[in-house]
Formats: sequence, C-alpha cells, structure tokens
Amino acid sequence: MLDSDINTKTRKIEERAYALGFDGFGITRPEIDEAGNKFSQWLEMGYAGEMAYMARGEAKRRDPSLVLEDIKSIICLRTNYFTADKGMDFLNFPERGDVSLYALNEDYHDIITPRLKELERTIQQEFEGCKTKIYVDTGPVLEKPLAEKAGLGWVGKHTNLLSEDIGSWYFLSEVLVDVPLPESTAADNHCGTCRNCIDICPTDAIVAPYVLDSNKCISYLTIELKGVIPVEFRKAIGNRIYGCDDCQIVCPWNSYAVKTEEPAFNVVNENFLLIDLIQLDEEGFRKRFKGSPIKRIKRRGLLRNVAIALGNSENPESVPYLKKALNDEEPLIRAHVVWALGELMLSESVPFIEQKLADEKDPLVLREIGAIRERFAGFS
Ligand code: B12
Ligand code: SF4
Ligand code: SF4
Repeated sequence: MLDSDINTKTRKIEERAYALGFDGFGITRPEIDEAGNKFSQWLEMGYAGEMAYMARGEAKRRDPSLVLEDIKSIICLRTNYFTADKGMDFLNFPERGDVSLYALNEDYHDIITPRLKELERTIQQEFEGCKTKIYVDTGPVLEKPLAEKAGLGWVGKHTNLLSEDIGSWYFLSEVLVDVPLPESTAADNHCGTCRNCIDICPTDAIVAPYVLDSNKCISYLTIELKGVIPVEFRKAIGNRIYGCDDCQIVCPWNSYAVKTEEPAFNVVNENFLLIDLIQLDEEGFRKRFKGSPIKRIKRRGLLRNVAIALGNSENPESVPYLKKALNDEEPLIRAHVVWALGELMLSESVPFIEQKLADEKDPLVLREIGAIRERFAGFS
C-alpha cells in the first residue's frame, strides 16, 4: 500500500477518534524495551503490593506481540475527565469523605469501551482484514510509557501521564493493530526541578522521582488492597475514602486543565457524608453506587475506608454510629471500626468494645482489640 494511502486512512481514523469523544490521539511502535526493564525492576522491588495481576501479565506487558500477534502499531487515546477545580480544601471538611475526581461519575470503562469498539470498526473498514485489540485500563499493556512514546504526554515524577495542554486529569486507552501506521513524535518531559507531587504525598509513596511504591499509595490502600489497611497509614489517609488526587492537585501543569465536554463525566456526586455512608446496608450500597467505579470495592471495602475516615474526623457525633457499626456482619468493617473508636473515645473505648464484642471470634477483629488494649494499657 502506498504511504499516501496509509496517511489518508490514518487521518480518517484520527478524525473518527475525535468525533467519538477522545481528545488525544497518537501512534507508536509496540517496542518498549527500557520501560519494560524498569517495570520488571519495579515488580522485583515488591512495589506492586498484592496486585498479583501485574506480575502475572509481566511477559505480555513487556512484549505487546504476545497480546496481538504480528502487532505493528498501537493507537493511544486520551479521555479528559476533568469536571471541577479541586484543591486540598477537602481536608477542612473531615465529616465528608473525599473521592477521587475520576470516580465521581459513571464508570469510565463503560463509557470508553463502546467508543473503542466503534473506532475498531472504522480501522477494520479502512484496513480490511486487519487484526485489532482494544484496552482501557484493565489490559496487560503498559499504557503510560506507550502513550508517552505516542506523544500524548510525559510520565511525570508522580508516575501519571501529563500533558502541556491539559495536565493529567484524563484516562488512557488504546487500539493495538497489525498494520504499520505512521508513528507520532514522543513527548518531552517538562517536570524540570519541580517536586510538588513528591513533597505533598501524605504517605511518601513516591519513593524516588518516577517511582511509586504501591504499598504506600493511598489509591492502592483504599481501592486495590482487599484486606486490612496497615495501621501506619491510617492517620495519613485522613478523609480520603476512594483513591487519592493529592499528587495531581499540586501539579502546576493541572492549572491548564480544561473542563471535559463529556456529559457522562459531569454528573458530579459530591455528597459523601461519612455518617450516612457508615450506615449503608448491602442494598443501600448497591443503589447508591450503581454504575459508579466505587462499586468495585464493594460495601466491605468502602465501609472499611469510611471507618478510618471517621476515626480521623475528630467528630464526637460519629461515635454512636461507629458503636452501632460494631455489630456489622463483616469482620473487615468491625476491625476498622474498633480502631476508629479507639481514635475517638481513647481509653474509654476499651471497656465498651470488650463488652460489646465479648464473643468476637474473628482473628482480624481480635487483633484490633488487642492493639487498642495495648495502646491504652495503664489508663483507667
Ligand atoms: C497498577 C495501576 C495502579 C497502581 C500503581 C500505580 C503506578 N504508578 O503504576 C495504583 C493502584 C497505586 C494506581 C493508582 C492510580 N492510578 Co492507576 N493504574 C494502574 C495500571 C492498571 C497499571 C500501571 C502500571 O503498569 N504500573 C507499573 C509501573 C511499573 O508503571 P509506572 O509507575 O508507570 O512505572 C514506570 C516508572 O516506575 C519508571 N521508572 C522510571 N525510573 C525508574 C527507576 C526505577 C528504579 C524503577 C523501579 C522504575 C522506574 O518505569 C516504569 C515503567 O515505565 C494502569 C493501567 C495500565 N494498564 O497501564 C492504571 C493507570 C496508570 N491509573 C490511572 C489512574 C487515574 C490512577 C490514579 C490517579 C487514581 C486515583 N486518583 O486514585 C492513581 C495515581 C497514583 C500515582 N501517583 O500513580 C490512569 C492514569 C492516567 C494518566 N493520566 O496517567 C491509568 C493509566 C488507567 C487508565 N487507563 O487511565 N494505579
Ligand atoms: S495518589 Fe496520593 S498517596 Fe498515591 S502517590 Fe499520589 S499523593 Fe501519594
Ligand atoms: S508536580 Fe511537578 S514533578 Fe510532579 S509531575 Fe507535576 S510537574 Fe512533574
């Protein structure tokens, strides 16, 4: 096929991508040797925490031809989700939970996947018989280094992709293709001497510029981690109940963020009163978070996080609600409620909890009771 034909077809695909609502488009070859080596190093350091899927997909992430045979190009796409200016003032409202900007609306997988399928159809029409594969977030591909090579932005010191034109509040997705399409120019890095993201991080999770230890990241702790949140991070989590935006909030490039035109990302659900959330039963949770990314962590994950936020709230009004939550059927929730009551009631929490949970059998909860007993030993 002539180069001019390929260029014309690629232009049509790009136009279609923008018409479908993507707001960034770039193309790269699938080779990512250097990023692949660093990724393996990252796994070896244990920085993936309990995200076993990251190690399981190691070979594929390092070599996209294991994902799509004869792969020649990867089309990388950006979808802006910036809806409202966000500062650090959520810390001044400890009675409310903070939820990451990306999770305030409809689940992005549900919005972006049908668009990728449409784009895939256009590519199939332009290059008859070609093979393609689409991914948004969950596939075994290193989306950030690929998008950097495709010119969409650069991987910043906080390890997110950011761009000169709109900052970093966007999702990535891609179409893998077995046709060689014209490559875009890789983006340059503009972090310079800035280190705002490293300095603001409440848990020092950015252990070196461009290196994140997930075990310490609040996003990992509140979304990915299924079990008990290690006690050393609970205070630092503050009132963040789903993800964390701090390293992006303080990034100077996000002052260039442009509001998204995507209606599905504009249904901002901001009323996360902790006292309401701790009272949610299964049905209430299902109704409230239908279609939201928050449903992923289930009621047990959300109420675990809410218990921590209540423990950090310094709000005595939350004590009766936490006391009631000690009866929750879910041991993970009870365990974190024990900690929260210890924070709010101090030594007075011990006799109360001992009496209320006299028949407790679950080892997770017993461990938390043991911890507050030890903490307040000698107080009466
Ligand atoms: C696993 C994962 C996480 C993990 C790990 C995050 C991370 N930094 O990788 C956790 C749960 C912590 C997480 C959190 C978030 N995530 Co996430 N996550 C992913 C996922 C599924 C894989 C990312 C991955 O491959 N990580 C592996 C590591 C190795 O990659 P890396 O950090 O880019 O690592 C590079 C650097 O470490 C670098 N490096 C440079 N020098 C050196 C030196 C050394 C010694 C080493 C070891 C490495 C190294 O090389 C590595 C390879 O390029 C992607 C989707 C995907 N399929 O790609 C989404 C993705 C990265 N997440 C996304 C989002 C939105 C978030 C959050 C903002 C959500 C939130 N608000 O809470 C936070 C941001 C936290 C942060 N500061 O990064 C978006 C990011 C969009 C963007 N603009 O970049 C993605 C792309 C999903 C999507 N499709 O839109 N996430
Ligand atoms: S998301 Fe929060 S905890 Fe994770 S690196 Fe950024 S500032 Fe730190
Ligand atoms: S805050 Fe500064 S160092 Fe961090 S990503 Fe943004 S520009 Fe880079």
